[in-house]
Formats: sequence, structure tokens, C-alpha cells
Amino acid sequence: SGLNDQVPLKMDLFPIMSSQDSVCSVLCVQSPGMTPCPLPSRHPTSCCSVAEIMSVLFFNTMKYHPEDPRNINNDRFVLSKGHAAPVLYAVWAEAGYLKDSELLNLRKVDSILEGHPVPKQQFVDVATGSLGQGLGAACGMAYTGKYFDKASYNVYCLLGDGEMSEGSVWEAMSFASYYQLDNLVAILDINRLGQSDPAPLQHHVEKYQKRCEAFGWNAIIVDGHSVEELTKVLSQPRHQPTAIIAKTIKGKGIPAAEDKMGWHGKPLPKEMAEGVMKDIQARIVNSTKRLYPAMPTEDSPPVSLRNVRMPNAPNYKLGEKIATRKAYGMALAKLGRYNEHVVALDGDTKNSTFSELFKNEHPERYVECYIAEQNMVSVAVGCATRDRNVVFASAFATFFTRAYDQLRMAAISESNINLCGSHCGVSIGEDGPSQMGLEDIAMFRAIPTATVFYPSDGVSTEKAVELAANTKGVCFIRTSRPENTVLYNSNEDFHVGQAKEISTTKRINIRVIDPFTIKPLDSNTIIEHAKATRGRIVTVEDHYYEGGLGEAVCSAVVNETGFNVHRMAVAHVPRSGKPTELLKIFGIDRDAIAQAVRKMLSSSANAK
Ligand SMILES: Cc1ncc(C[n+]2csc(CCOP(=O)(O)OP(=O)(O)O)c2C)c(N)n1
Ligand SMILES: *[C@@H]1O[C@H](CO)[C@@H](O)[C@H](O)[C@H]1NC(C)=O
Ligand SMILES: *[C@@H]1O[C@H](CO)[C@@H](O)[C@H](O)[C@H]1NC(C)=O
Ligand SMILES: *[C@@H]1O[C@H](CO)[C@@H](O)[C@H](O)[C@H]1NC(C)=O
Repeated sequence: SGLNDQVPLKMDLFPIMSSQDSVCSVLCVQSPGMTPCPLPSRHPTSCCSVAEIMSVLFFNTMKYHPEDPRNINNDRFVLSKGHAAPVLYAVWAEAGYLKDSELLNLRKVDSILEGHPVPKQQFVDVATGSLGQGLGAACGMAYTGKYFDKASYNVYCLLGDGEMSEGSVWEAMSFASYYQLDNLVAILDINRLGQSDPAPLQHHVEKYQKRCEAFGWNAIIVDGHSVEELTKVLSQPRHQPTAIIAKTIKGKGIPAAEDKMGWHGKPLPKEMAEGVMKDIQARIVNSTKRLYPAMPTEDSPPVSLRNVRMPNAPNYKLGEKIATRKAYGMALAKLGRYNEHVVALDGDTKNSTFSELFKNEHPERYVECYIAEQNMVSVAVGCATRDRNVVFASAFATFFTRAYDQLRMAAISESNINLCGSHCGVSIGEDGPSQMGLEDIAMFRAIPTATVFYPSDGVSTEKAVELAANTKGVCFIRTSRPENTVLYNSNEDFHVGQAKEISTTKRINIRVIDPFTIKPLDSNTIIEHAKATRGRIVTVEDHYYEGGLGEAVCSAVVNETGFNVHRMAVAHVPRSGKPTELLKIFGIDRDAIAQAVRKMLSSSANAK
């Protein structure tokens, strides 16, 4: 839509609308003589504002292998305004990767063409649909392209103006300019309207330009329906991250809906749709010429992320003292010594999380993300795409809560990222509750692809780092601030989902179990030992009651009869104080545990 006769490239750039199925997919209408679209496309007007942008990007600007969307040399594309998925599917059909007939299966339960982009589609690297997250992921890809791969691929990200209200977009804007990501282009679709209201800046493209410039970007205003202008600006050489501020009309090509409120996410009524179809078809150039995008430069290095191992055992002595947070930094630096694709990110807490130890040894593989945890998680996801890097990102455990939407989307993106949260629980002491991670186990347990490591000493922390690097999905390693005793021999073998029995007493039959991973939890070991102690279990954790270790154990033993789980955890918002004082106040110190065990023994004796 919107192409005019003066544009010299018209013939070549029209294909997005040249197939009836693509039109059907974008507009959600049934085309004459074809199987009717069984389900409506839900965002026709959001697609129409970017038809020319997508045509120019995919058939003039971007270099890629259309038959191999995930080729490591391809330019990357992120549809941050994920609800415009039908237009993405339409271009991949025009590129020949999707069958036209597949477009008619849009949103069906057995089709890969979901309502929003997901990585089961080979041409999607990161899931989008939660607005405001695409640019951060694009930053991770661009950082990887420029600094790790040192390759010539570019990264393009298409955003809506409504989503520009998300703070995470501006975190990403800062990151991109700080790291001079001149291989990154953001196209802002300024179509004036959001879902229920106009976007706050309406069509004031010069305000967007000023904001982008203030964030260190080169910002160029264009008519987003002019193929000529778009091809021109997108082919200019770049020395900075570039924002193409495209002034567009939401619903362009659907006269009754153009620039009008009330059409967001609505399929067109049949009559209107038929009229629009006719209009468009009359303007379609029935060229049989097929378009091929330019081929990329083949300069991305091959990378293998298999078998990221430590060559030797941890170097700790039994009884020695070390904080697990420090053991994390030491382990990561060691892993990086033997595996060149291990990279580390942190949000200005590197001397607390000890990721600093990695930075000291491998400065070129450390990415300071500053105090922008949402963006850090998105950048991590971006760095991990197409298996380019083994990514570890660290922060205080509690600050991952503000990136929870990004973490949830990381699971939907099938991302393999590793996160380390330090400063868990009241045991951090004097800094007080704002710095204490007390929800992190609950949060990560609820993520479907997550593995939650809670190592209890230096040896198991090093093993957790090595295992995380080789475990798919979102891995979380929970570390603590206080120094504690090394419990394990260096040659102890650890596995995901395998607990350790660390002591068994004789006089009274008590076993101490270290779960090592809270998810998956080693139910067999717990049940087996609990059977030997007549079903009596005490759980202790430096975490709130909700969603932590205690609840995980309760779920694991839910089918056992005669089991009695006594949970000990942090019951309310804590305060500042010495770690020992706080552990005592919240009833999770050594004395409290001993008391709980005695009470359990005597009450079950009484019950006899
Ligand atoms: C984080 C988030 N909040 C709300 C929504 C619901 N939503 C989907 S599209 C939309 C409007 C988007 O407006 P804009 O970014 O301008 O895109 P357009 O459709 O106008 O191109 C909203 C509010 C969402 N998907 N994600
Ligand atoms: C292209 O073909 C369609 C369907 O065959 C027809 O309806 C339309 O008029 C043609 N367009 C032009 C510009 O000739
Ligand atoms: C981190 O470094 C800063 C600046 O050197 C220092 O003030 C701070 O105390 C350090 N934090 C820790 C936990 O060591
Ligand atoms: C409990 O039993 C049900 C029914 O047999 C089973 O589906 C479920 O997986 C069991 N849960 C656990 C945690 O063992």
C-alpha cells in the first residue's frame, strides 16, 4: 500500500502485497476464490502502518539467506511491536521461506504462526509481544556482532510509538549509544495511535528526534510510507546507532480506519474488507519477477558452545571459609579461562557479586550494563541468540524482580541464559530489606524453563557455574554474602536435580540434606530420607515462606502419607542489623533449627 508511481523501485518493492494470501494475512479478510481466513488477524492497522518499512527492510536493505533465516551471517531483525506479527509472516512468505498457504493458518493451534512472534519460527530469535523489550535484545545482538563476533551483520529493530513509553526502551537507547553500536538501527513507527488512546507525543516526530539525539543516537525523520525515502536513509553509512523516525498512518490503505481511534486489534468487517482487498488488488503489480535479498558477508566465526567445562576440580579445602558470591566470581573467571565464548554482564554490582574477578581476567568479554537490570536481562538474551555466547549476568538477587517480565519472555524465547543473584536473604545484614533477595526462589521457580541452583559452599558453587553453562533454559544461581564453611571435597560430583545428604547422626536419627538445586528438586532423595525419619521434615531457608524451598518440598511430598513438613523461613519484611541478629529474629538460625527439631521429636513422641 502507499506506493506511488514516482518511486523507481516500485516494481521491486511491491511484493509484500503481491500475494493474495499475504493480503489476507495482514488484513484478516477472505480473498475471493480462496479458502476463507478461518481466524481473523487481530492487528491489521498496526501492520498497515509498516508495510513499506517491512518491504524496504526485507527486499532492499537487509542481507540474509531467505532459505536459512538463522544463518549466523544474516542481518538480524527484531519485531519489537510483536502484535504486528502478520506483516512479519507476510514478508517471510514473500521471501519464499513460508508457504503462502501456511499464512491461512495464522493463530491456529497446530500452526507455527502464533499471535505474536515466537522462536519456533526460525526467523524469530526472541519472542516479542510484551512491549518495550525488543530493543534491549537487539542491543545484545549488536554488541555481539560488533565486539564478540566482529562480523559485518547489522541489527534492525522495529518499534511502535506506543511502546516508546516503556522505560526499558530508554535503558536500551542509553546502552546502544554508550557502546557505539553503529550496527544497530531502530525504526520507530510513529503512527500516532496506541491501543486505547493516542501515544503521548502524537505525530510530533521532532520530539522523538530530540529525545533520540539526547540519548546519543543519530535520528532521521522520514515519511514512513515513502519507499524512496526509506531506501535512501537505510542505505546511508552509519557511525552511531541510528533511529529512523518514520511518520506513518495507522491503518494506511484502509480508508475508514486510517489514523482513526477504535481500530486497534480489530479485524475488519466483511464488507469493508472486501472493498479494501479490491483496492489493493487493483494496485498490485502482477509481476512474475521474484525478489531476492542481497546475500550477507560470510564473516561470522563458527562457534561451538558444547561441553563448556572446567579442566580441573575446585581448589578448596574442607573447612575453609568462603562466601558463595565470591566462589561464583572465581568460578566464572576460571570457566572463562578455558572457554573463550563465556561472557559476563553485570549491573554496576561487580564488586559485590564478584563478577569483577571475571572482568579482571577477561575485560574484553565483560559487559557493564550499568543500573538497568531490565535491559541487562534483554541484552543477555540478545547475546545468547544463535548460540553465539555462553552468557552469565549477575546482580543482587532482589533486583532481578524488576526484570521479571524480561525473564518470563526469556523462557518464551527459549533463551539459554545464566543469571547469578547475590545478597540473598536477611543474612546480608546491615544494608536492610531493600537489598535482600527474599522472593527470588519463588520468582525463578515459576519460570517454566528455569533451573534454580542454591549452592551452599565454594565447591558446589563452582559446580553450579559449570553445570549452568551446560544446561538449557534460564539458569539461576543464588549466592550469599557471608563467608561459610566449605562442606564438600573438591572431587565431589554434582548434578542438576541431585541432592546431597551431608550428615547423618546416630543417637537421634537426623539427616541433613542439601538440595543443591531447588528446581528441579530431588524428591526421591528427600522422600527416601524422610521415610527413614518417620516422615518428619524441617525446611530452613533465608527467603520468604511463599514459593521457596519449604513450598517446593511440600509439593514434592504431597502424595506421601504420614509426612509432616515444618517450614522455617522469613515471615515478614525484615530490617537492618547484624546477620546473626537477623537470623535469630527471623527464627532461621542454628538455635531455632535445633529447637524446631526437638519440638518435632517430642510432639511425635507424645502423639504415640
Ligand atoms: C507491556 C505491554 N503492555 C501492554 C500491551 C497491550 N498492547 C498491545 S499493542 C498495544 C498498543 C501498542 O501501540 P504502538 O506501540 O503504538 O503500536 P501500534 O499498534 O500503534 O503500531 C498495547 C497497549 C502489551 N502487549 N505489552
Ligand atoms: C493483478 O491481478 C489481479 C488478480 O488477477 C487483478 O485483480 C488486478 O487487477 C491486477 N492488477 C493490475 C494492476 O493489473
Ligand atoms: C565497591 O567499590 C566501591 C568503589 O571502590 C566501594 O566504595 C565499595 O565499598 C565496594 N563494594 C564492595 C562490596 O566491596
Ligand atoms: C501425585 O500423584 C498424582 C496422581 O497419581 C500424580 O499425577 C502426581 O504426579 C504425583 N505428584 C508427585 C509430586 O509425586
